[in-house]
Amino acid sequence: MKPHRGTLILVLGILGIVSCFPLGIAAWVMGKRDLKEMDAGTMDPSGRGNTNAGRICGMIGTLMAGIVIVLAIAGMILSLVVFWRDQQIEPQTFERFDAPEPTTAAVAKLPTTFAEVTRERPWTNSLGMPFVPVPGTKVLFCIWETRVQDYAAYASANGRVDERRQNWQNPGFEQGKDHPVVKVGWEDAQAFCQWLTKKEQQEGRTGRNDRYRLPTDAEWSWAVGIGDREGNGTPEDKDAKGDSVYPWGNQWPPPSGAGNYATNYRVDDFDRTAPVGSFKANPYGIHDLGGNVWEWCEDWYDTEQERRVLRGASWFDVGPVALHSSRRHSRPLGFRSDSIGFRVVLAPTQ
Ligand SMILES: [Ca+2]
Ligand SMILES: [Ca+2]
Repeated sequence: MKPHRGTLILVLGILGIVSCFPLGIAAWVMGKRDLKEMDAGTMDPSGRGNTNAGRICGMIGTLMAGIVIVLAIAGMILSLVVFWRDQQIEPQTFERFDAPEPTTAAVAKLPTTFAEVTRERPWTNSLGMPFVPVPGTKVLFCIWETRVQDYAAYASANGRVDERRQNWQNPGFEQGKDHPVVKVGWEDAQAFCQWLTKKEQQEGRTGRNDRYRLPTDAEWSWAVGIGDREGNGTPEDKDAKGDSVYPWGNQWPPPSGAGNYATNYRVDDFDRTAPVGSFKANPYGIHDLGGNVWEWCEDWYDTEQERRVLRGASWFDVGPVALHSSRRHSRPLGFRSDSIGFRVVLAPTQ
C-alpha cells in the first residue's frame, strides 16, 4: 500500500490560494487522484482528511485565479473598445472667438462730465460696454464683467496675446461671446485696460486723461453697497469683516435668482459661467458683482505686495463666508483660473 501525500497536497492547496495558482491546480489534480487510490485500497487512507482539504484549497485557488484572469481580459477588451470609440469621436472644439464686426452705428462720445451719466442713461463705449456711476466713487463702473467678445477685440488687435498660449478661448467648458472672459491674470486685465484707454482716446471718444482701469478695492466695496462701513486698512484688514451681508441682502442661503452661484445652491441654471447680465442688477444698475466670476481689483491684498485682490466670489464658491460682500480673495499676478475674470471702470481726468 502506498503512503499518503495528504500533508503535501494540503500545503500545495494553501499556496495555490495565497500566492501561486499553478500549485493549486497541482493540489487539485493530485488530491483527486489520491482519493481514488484510497477508495481503491491502494493508498494509506489515514491522510484522507488532509488530501481532501488540499484538493478543495486547490480548487478554490484555481477558481480565484480564473476569475482574476477573466476580469483582466474583460478590462483589456473594455479599454480597447473605449480607445477605439475615442478615435471615432471628433475632438471637442470650442468656438474661436474672433473680434466682433466693426459697428456701423455711431458710438457716443463720452459726455463732457461724468455727472451726465446716470443709471437711467448709461454711457456705452466702443465695445458696447455700458457704464454707470457709483455714489462714493469718482468712476463709472461697467455694469458687466468683461465679456469674451470684449477680450476678443483686444486679442485681435494684439497678436501677442494669443501667442502667449493663454487659455481664455478654451477654459475647459463652453462659453458664449457674452459670457465673462476667464483664465485671465491681473496683468492681462491691465493690458486690456491700457489698450482700451489708448484706442478710445485716439478715436476721440474719451478725454485725453480718462483712463480705463480695474476698480480699487474700496471702489468695489462702494459698488456692492458696503463702502461707507469699512473704514481704513488693507484689503486683508477688511476681509470678511463686519456684518454678514451679501450682494443680494442679509438672507442665507442665497435666494433663487440671486446670481450665478455654486450649483448646490440651486439658485440658477448655470453649471459654469453665465452670460453677463443674466440676473437682476443691483440698485446702481450693476450686474453680477456677486457670483459668476471673481473680479480682479487694482490693490495689493496686504503689505507683502505679492497678491492682488479679487472680489465677489464665483460660480464655483460655497459660503457663507466666501459669499460675503466683504470677502476678499487674493492671487499672484500671473494666476489664471476658470472662475476668475475682471470688470473695468472708467476713471475721469483728474
Ligand atoms: Ca450656478
Ligand atoms: Ca462677479
